[in-house]
Amino acid sequence: MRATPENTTLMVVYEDRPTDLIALKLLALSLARHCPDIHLRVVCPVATPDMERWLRRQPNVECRCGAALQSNGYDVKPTLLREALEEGRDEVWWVDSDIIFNGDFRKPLGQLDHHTFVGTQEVHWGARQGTRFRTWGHGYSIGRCLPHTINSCLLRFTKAHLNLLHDWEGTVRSERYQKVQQLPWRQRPLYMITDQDCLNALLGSSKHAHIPVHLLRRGRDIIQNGGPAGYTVGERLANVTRGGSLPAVVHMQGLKPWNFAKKRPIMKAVSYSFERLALQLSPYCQLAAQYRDAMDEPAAWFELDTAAARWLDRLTLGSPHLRGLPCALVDAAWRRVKRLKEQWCGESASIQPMSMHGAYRLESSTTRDSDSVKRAA
Ligand SMILES: [Mn+2]
Repeated sequence: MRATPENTTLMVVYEDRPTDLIALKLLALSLARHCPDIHLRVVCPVATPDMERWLRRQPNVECRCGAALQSNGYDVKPTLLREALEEGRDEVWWVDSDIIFNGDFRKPLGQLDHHTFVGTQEVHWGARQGTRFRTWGHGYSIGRCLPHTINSCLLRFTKAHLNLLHDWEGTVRSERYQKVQQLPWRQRPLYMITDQDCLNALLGSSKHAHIPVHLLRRGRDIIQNGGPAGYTVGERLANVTRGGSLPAVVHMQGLKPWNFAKKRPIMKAVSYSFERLALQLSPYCQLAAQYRDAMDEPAAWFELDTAAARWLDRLTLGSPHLRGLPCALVDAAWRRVKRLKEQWCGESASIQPMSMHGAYRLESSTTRDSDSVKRAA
């Protein structure tokens, strides 16, 4: 049956980094296997002719290569989603290109009503979890405080959320946001590091507090694979106890395995070996290996080509939860040490984007000193 707005669910993905095109293949292939009713719109202004040909061969993909867009980078989300809804659909999903599916992610959501917004819980290590600081930072009146920061890797919007989309689009196109984006990301204020923080701010505001929010649970429904400890030790052990396979969604945040070799010259030998081992043993690479024959290009980055990786894989009988566990333990311990050091040295010495204001201070920030932030918390 020919895909039309009436008989399919639409999911939109955008990629403008020439080095990351392979992620689109894994996304499209895994979506076709696990959610065959979903139609994937790939917006990719940098697609090579080979890539475009491959995309056009996929029955579940609609290719919009060479598209001229007003926004760029991750800020395109609200614009592309609004346009998709204005075409006549009632519902549209956003997906990050660095996601691979391992099941139908909609199962834990049950029957969704028209008003429910869907997102995912942020990685465990995300700075200052929740919407409160973000809503406050933007100067909106606080309508509710969601305890988890919403990670925008997978989002559902319906026509009931057009006002929210409109406000999000306005925020990421504002002069203030664009000015902040010129800074290195570590220097940006917490509430404007990316478009995701702006969305969190809006959903916590009085204006949008009536929207029901359903988040895919980290560890059970989605793995936020940001470093080996992104899939936390606790989540790994809980999933072993449940005896199941990996959750339906795996999000490869941060360092990408296909780009890793290029990072070598600036990395020290020990950290290089550790990062390489952790990436090879990651859930994302384990799932990616299933599609090696369908990618139509050589890709060896998911192969276990070191003795340590093969040894850990054998020792854990290839368990996707356990084979990366030693790396997760080391990574978690290292992150805890860094956090403690930051607490001792004070927030200003932090190298993580933990600061409310970063290097950019709002004109009105004099009234928003750190004491008032603590009171708001
Ligand atoms: Mn992502």
